[in-house]
Amino acid sequence: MSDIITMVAPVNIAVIKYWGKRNEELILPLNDSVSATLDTNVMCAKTSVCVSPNFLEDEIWLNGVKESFSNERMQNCLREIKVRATVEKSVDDVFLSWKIHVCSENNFPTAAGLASSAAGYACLVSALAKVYKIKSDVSSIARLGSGSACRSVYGGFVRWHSGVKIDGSDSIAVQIADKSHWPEMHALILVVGDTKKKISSTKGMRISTKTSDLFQYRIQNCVPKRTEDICEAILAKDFVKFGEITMKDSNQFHAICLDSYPPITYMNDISNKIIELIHKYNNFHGEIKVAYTFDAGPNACLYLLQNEVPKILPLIQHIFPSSNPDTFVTGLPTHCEMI
Ligand code: 2P0
Repeated sequence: MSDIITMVAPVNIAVIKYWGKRNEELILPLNDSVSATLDTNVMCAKTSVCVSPNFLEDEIWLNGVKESFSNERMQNCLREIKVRATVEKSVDDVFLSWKIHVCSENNFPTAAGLASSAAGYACLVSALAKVYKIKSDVSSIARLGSGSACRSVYGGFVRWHSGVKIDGSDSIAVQIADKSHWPEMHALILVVGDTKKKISSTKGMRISTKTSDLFQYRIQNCVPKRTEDICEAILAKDFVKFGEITMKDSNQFHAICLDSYPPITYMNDISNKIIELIHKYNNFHGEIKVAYTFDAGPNACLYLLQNEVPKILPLIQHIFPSSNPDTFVTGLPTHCEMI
């Protein structure tokens, strides 16, 4: 039996959103995306992996519930890890033939637009890579589990290049800046709802790609410049520019969801109230101090500098006095690490 390898992997929250695929099977995106990786102390996936000649089949437990390992995406990840291990000759053939047991859990709501699949697949693939002693970049393998997972393989600020090659070999995540680059940057997660989303990201993307006119406009005319600009803003630590692009891209992503047919709604009234509050707050201060972004769910991620956290947090708790939304603050850092 192998050692039991346990890894934790972080959530990443995109500031330039990935929405739409050029190849569904290989999970190749139509546009580049950019994200920040959050601190694993607050939100993470934890996965333990073990292989043994005594195991009769590949098995997986997700949040304590046994799930099928026949899931195509998991199979693709495991197959590619074994291909890579064969190419790198990192383990012998007998080891490769042993079955695997996986145990994975998240410490935050699953499938409520909080990037749980990103952390989950990044963690699974990183743990498998450790077990099979793979040395090369595994972001392209994490991508086969869930597109956004490739960004969670790295810490700090990360860009996922859509790539142009048909086989997807250039569709990889690259770190723009590591966690030490902009230590003042913080994320505040406002949990508005923790129920499973009605339309999965995979399905939502499919509908938008086929039906939204705005979608084509975004891909061609907006994302390329925004991506370059936000990378520059990150490197220059220009929060005002970073915040403006982040909010505009979130708004455009949700506009595309509404422009899809039938329309897709991920945000709710509380999400919209949060947007209103942040604009009022920024207007009051005469410049952008806080930026919001929403993924495929109602929960908000606020990006802000550390000195702003004690100012906005009481305001949020005052305006939303119940536990809705729940809030938690996280610094940026970390990438997959072994525990
Ligand atoms: C993102 N989202 O960039 C965007 C913003 C949701 C909204 O990546 O089909 O779960 O597994 O590749 O990775 C969610 O998409 O979708 C996502 P698949 P995934 O974070």
